[in-house]
Amino acid sequence: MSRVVFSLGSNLGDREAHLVSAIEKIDPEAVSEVYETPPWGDDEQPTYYNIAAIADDPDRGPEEWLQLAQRLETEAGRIRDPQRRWGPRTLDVDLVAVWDEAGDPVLSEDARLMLPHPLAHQRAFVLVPWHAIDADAELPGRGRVRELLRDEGLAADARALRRLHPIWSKPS
Ligand code: PH2
Ligand code: MG
Ligand code: MG
Repeated sequence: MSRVVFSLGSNLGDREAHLVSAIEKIDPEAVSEVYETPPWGDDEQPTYYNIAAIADDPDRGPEEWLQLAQRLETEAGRIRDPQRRWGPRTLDVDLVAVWDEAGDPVLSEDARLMLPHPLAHQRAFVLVPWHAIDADAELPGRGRVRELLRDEGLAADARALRRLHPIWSKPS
């Protein structure tokens, strides 16, 4: 078993359609509602639609999850602008954290894939949707997401998110 928490975001084109088609290819266990979120890190761009998704797959590890994330971005027509690290995008799929078959968090300092995501603990648009689908969520090395969200700055950012509606329901 390898478990992953993804953060997905879109702020170009049909934001919801980009998220929906990515989710279909992830085969997730849980997906948050969509949140409309103010742009973080670079103000000169449209608001984002963000979701969190949790997936489990015995045949996939961090490298396979990363490949899936990159394939989804490519299929959404993502074009990278090397001048704008936090600029607008059709689809961004980030690995927030990965756990191995023993349930231990995978830690990586590899610049291609840092795990856990080095900025996740600062981002309400990652933590709020994740907490909504896993009330006991724990960000490895940082603690319970619930506790992180008590931080004043994060709590203020969390209030600026607008929860919209579900885009997925668990297959029965
Ligand atoms: N992604 C970024 C930069 N800024 N802001 C919000 N609200 N949501 C994002 O997903 C996001 C962002 C680059 O990864
Ligand atoms: Mg990102
Ligand atoms: Mg990314």
